[in-house]
Amino acid sequence: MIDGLGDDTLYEAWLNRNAIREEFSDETFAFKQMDLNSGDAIALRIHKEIIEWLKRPILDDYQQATIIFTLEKNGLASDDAFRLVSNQSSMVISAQSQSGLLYGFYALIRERMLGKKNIRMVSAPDQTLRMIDHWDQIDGSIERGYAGASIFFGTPDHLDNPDKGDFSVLTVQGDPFRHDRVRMLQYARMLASIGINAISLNNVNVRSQGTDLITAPYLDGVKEIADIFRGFGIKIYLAINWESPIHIGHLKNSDPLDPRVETFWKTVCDGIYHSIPDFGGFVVKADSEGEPGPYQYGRTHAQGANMLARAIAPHDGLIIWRAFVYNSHQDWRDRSTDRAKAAYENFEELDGKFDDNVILQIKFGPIDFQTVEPLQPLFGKLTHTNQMMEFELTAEYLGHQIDINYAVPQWSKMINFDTKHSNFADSKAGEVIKEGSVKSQNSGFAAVGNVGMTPFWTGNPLALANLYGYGRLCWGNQLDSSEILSEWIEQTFTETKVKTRQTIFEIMVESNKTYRNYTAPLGVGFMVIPHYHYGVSVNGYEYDKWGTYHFADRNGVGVDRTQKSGTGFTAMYSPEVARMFEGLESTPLELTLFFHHVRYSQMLSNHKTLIKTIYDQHFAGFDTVSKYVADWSMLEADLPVDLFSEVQNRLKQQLENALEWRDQINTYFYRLSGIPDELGREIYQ
Ligand code: GCW
Repeated sequence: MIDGLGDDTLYEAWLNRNAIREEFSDETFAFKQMDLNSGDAIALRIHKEIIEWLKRPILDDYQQATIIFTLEKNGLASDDAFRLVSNQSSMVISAQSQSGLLYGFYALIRERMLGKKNIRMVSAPDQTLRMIDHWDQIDGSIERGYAGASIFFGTPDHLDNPDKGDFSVLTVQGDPFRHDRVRMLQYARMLASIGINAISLNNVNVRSQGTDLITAPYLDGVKEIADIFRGFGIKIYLAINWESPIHIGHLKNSDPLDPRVETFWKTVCDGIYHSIPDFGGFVVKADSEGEPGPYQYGRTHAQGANMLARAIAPHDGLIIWRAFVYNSHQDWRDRSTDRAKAAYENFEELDGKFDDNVILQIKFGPIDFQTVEPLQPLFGKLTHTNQMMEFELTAEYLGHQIDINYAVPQWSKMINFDTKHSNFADSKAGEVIKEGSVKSQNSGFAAVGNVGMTPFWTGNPLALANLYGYGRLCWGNQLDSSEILSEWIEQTFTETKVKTRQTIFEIMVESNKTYRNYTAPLGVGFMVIPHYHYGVSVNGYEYDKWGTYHFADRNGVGVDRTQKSGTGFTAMYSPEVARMFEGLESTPLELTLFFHHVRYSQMLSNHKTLIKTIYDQHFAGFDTVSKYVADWSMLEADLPVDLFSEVQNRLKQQLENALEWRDQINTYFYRLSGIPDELGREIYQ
């Protein structure tokens, strides 16, 4: 039972055990020149995966086996890299470390399940740190969670306090850990199969007893999780509360330059590493959205991060310091302030000042995971700072895992955006974060997780494609998002007709664009219901302190971020990119209103006026969702009943959502501009 082989009710996502067992039913495995008794957790795990999960034998004589693992110096670029070579009688998986063998093993499964023959491949990950950050809270709730309760914390499967945008945490009496080993094991397997090698367990807004996770007795629960994930090559991290020295250590302050504070953190680290010797490190949200931080004491973020870095360095731990720092008390009257500039203004001058075990974790865009954003300009500007790019799998602004939204194309675009900073061998964003890091192994990607206790892990079963796709993108930055989607569909819907899989593909492949079409237009962002972030509210944030405005008036809409006449944000990019965003014609259409305040009658690069573009996109977005509903209904006979209806129920909500967005946005702009739709489509007065 420990290995979770007993629970047949747990959804296996893209790792369909029965189909995989059938595919491998003729195989036998062996390990060449490997000591399985070395106690290495990953070697043991591979062993168990073969015997208990695949139900295949491991032979003593490797020459008799059909699949052979070999650990050898093979000149590959990283410890995680592997080589798969087949000859007539056998397939050899070789790597220079156990983790490489593990990834080779899952890659072989994937390739075989995709029907590939004559498999030969050499593969190394593009990013070293491939991380998921959970925003799970100690009572089982999840900030921005749309898939039920936490798989790590809490007792009941349902939530007493689901996320409505307020994130209250209930006090927990006794042990807060869920101890669902079966589920954790399956999650760890899913993550390892896509190459994820780090997870942080708890919300970066560390509230209530969450602060105490770094101490006994809570560490026992963290250790249990670490023991499960270790075999899958996944290290555990915890988010910390900057004020822990006050809350836990009973000190008067948390000033990073106070020696007592430093001693406090050293003691905490010693305690953690005593129970979890390979603990990954801390994730820190400081001076952000009301969280405490070094600014309170007049210290810089480098001083704050480095103090923690020194405490954890003797244990080889990392400090992952978030760059999501901005003034959340802005005044809409002051048109010169610009939240998009915040991360750059706070961190650009600290380049080169962080210790080499500190990593700056930076959201991909300058604001906050909107449907469209340009790349955060710090990427390529920082040249002496370890960096991670942060994504959000949980669909906070992308439809709450109700609306179908395959977001991998958007992330792929960010990773492959060319920063045009000439001092890099390769100036694409995914590359500059490695080259710009002091230690390239201390760089990578992180993404906020999207799973919970719901039957299909992610609420909407189709949202699992984002988890799968994120892992695959971390590994191969250039992988094509449509191919990733096909891979996921092929492995997930193994028992369906080709036509069914095609329909699912067609619904999902452009679903990110569809969502963008019916929500806030052309990069303007944030027309959502405040705090909750699902559903339309055109002016919900317009006069708010959070600094996310669209400035619509009777002539036009959008935020002027040019140097010529606006906030000057464009100047933060390399000269070539700055020039591109400075000009209305050269700005990519989808980002038009992110960078420019544009008249409704202005002709855009698509040869339509702004107002027509807004109307067209909103009608098109809704129409596409209507088509999704019709297309999905055709799949009923070919899909498991529960999976079919989980999606169908959400599609109904998505249709209502899209309708509301379409009509409120169109009416809002019609009322302001007074310009009717040329095509005479129905826009409510
Ligand atoms: O997108 C915003 C969310 C907050 C979140 C914050 C962050 C954890 O609305 O809920 O807080 O980002 O990234 O820290």
